[in-house]
Amino acid sequence: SHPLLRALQSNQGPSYGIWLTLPGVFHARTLAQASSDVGWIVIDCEHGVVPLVPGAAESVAAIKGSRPDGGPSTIVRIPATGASDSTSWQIKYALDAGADGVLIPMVSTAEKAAEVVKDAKFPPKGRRGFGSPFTHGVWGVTPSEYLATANDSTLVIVQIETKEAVNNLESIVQVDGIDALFIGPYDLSISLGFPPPSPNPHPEVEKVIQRVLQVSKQANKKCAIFCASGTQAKGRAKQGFDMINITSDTGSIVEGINRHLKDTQA
Ligand code: 3PY
Repeated sequence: SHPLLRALQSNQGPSYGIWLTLPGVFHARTLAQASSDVGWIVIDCEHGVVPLVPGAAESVAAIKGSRPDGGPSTIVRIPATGASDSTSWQIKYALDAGADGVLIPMVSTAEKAAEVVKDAKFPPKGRRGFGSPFTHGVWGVTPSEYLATANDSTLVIVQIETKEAVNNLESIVQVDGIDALFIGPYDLSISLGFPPPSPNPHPEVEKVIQRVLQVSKQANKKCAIFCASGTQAKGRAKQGFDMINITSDTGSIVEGINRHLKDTQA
């Protein structure tokens, strides 16, 4: 088990997480030393500069080894979007790295959602292959324990961030094995023909966001969203989101420096 899985299963309020965009084991380890109230870290191999191979594996191992309690859950955002055939091997690589879950950008049809579930699960649920010499060690279990528990422990989270996904929402949400629908407000905005959030989304985009939340809840699926600040995240928590990003590594570094400079000059 891991913090994000426990939070999603307990239904007791949202789980807060952070976005890792920079490579390196010491960087990953530093983020993992934030408050234990941080439930998860997305290792962003899509828009971040963490290479999937071997960067995601190094970052996952660094986070998992960072604290006696195993640290926050590790979710790898793979670089390939739902429009690509490369999602299959990338999901395998991310999970073989010992990640607790995968985040797949731009999943816009129920067919693709069902495909990514198959890639993430061992038979009989799916078609994931078994054989990494490292995965079980990252989890601190034996290979057979990993095989027995991975299907129920690893999370498959798809990003709803295209007009096509919104049109197919009712069918995507029904796909068995999808644990959460993750709204990407920036891509969703531009796909719908609106400017990106600054800081809040355009009211028309906000309507769509609320619909995704509602449809997810009705289908008993978790709904997640990216926020760039604690203030935004607090608002999303009140609305009932289950999984909320609060900041990114780069954003927090720059904000922290600027705050200290401001204090110095005050
Ligand atoms: C988006 O908003 O498009 C995301 O994917 C999260 O940064």
